[in-house]
Amino acid sequence: MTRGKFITFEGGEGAGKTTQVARLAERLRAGGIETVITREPGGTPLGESIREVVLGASPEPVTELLLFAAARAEHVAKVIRPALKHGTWVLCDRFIDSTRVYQGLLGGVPGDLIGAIEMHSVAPTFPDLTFVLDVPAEEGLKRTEARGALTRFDAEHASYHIKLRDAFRQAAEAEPERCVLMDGGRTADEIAADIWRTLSTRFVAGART
Ligand code: T5A
Repeated sequence: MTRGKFITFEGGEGAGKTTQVARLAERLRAGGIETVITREPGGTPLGESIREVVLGASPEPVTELLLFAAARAEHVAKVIRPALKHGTWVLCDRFIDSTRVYQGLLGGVPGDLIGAIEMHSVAPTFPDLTFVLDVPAEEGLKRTEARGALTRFDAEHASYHIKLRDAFRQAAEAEPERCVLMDGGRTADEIAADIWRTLSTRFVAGART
């Protein structure tokens, strides 16, 4: 059986990740491709419990790292890896790049510690492709405020969101083979079309198998 593809969506608050995950899943399923939608933190009962704890409290960056990593280890082993093995495509709303950015580049946790934990919680199941949705900080904030129910990350100051955007751009540039930086300031339809074009070039046209 051919392994499924593992696609992750990353970006700052209100970048439009959840919207694009749903759009892509709809399109893949319409084309007969079995697709699972999942998210981080979360994705398993334990992961969802960790999500409640970590989004509700304000732990130290290294505590956050360990909590997100615990949720991720369960998620990869119990949901992502089995689905891929079964030939199912997995679309995940946030994954390793969120940790590298929030806990690493912004939280100050050393990259070698993050990398070592990835080797035990994720490897060899790294994403085949990652869309990093890039929106100006004020646009992302406007969208999350309009949606309501802000998390403690959403509620940070504007200067934090500017740094967040820069950090995601930096993370994307560090792995240009895997990460595609997308202009997320366009309409949802335009972004969905661009994502589909990119995906088709990578996987369907055989540029990457
Ligand atoms: N975190 C997570 C870490 O610190 N480390 C980690 O390792 C991980 C995995 C998760 C928090 O946890 C942190 C990062 C996060 O702060 P969350 O609730 O999952 O919290 O937060 P987000 O992932 O940021 O979810 P959001 O819902 O805030 O943002 P999305 O998913 O990017 O945006 P979406 O699609 O829900 O859209 C937001 C609003 O904008 C509209 C939508 O309709 C919606 O109302 N919208 C658009 N409007 C105009 N144009 C477009 N193109 C639009 N696309 C969507």
